[in-house]
Amino acid sequence: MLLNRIVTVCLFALISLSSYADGNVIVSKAWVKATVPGQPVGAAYMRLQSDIDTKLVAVENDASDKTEMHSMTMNDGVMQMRALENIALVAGKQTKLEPGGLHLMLLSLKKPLQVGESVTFTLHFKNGNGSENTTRITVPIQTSYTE
Ligand SMILES: [Cu+2]
Repeated sequence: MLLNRIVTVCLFALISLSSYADGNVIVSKAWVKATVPGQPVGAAYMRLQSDIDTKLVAVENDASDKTEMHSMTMNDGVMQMRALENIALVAGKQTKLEPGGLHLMLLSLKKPLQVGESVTFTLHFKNGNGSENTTRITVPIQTSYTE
């Protein structure tokens, strides 16, 4: 009985250990904002969480030629967007990309972003321990975020 329990505990520790240090990034609540006709750029939002310190260093998508990481801040009553070199993720902490804040900017759209369609993103991460990760996600196009 006791031995059984020890084995179970060890197994559990092994499982949680192996799922811990792999540097996988969990992407949740991702959506791309639908564009209006003639709009040349789009924006994508999501939540990112990693089990180790990492940085989002590059992004590609299949709906536009270029993807930039942007921040949005209010300066003297004017909203300003700034291109970022990377977005740092702290281990175990969720980073929100949301309207009015951090976002992915889709530059030079190949076609309008229409509700019901989706955009595939490739996210490149450079981890604090020197390793690299790539995550590919397919994200729905919506007019706003819905649970
Ligand atoms: Cu932007």
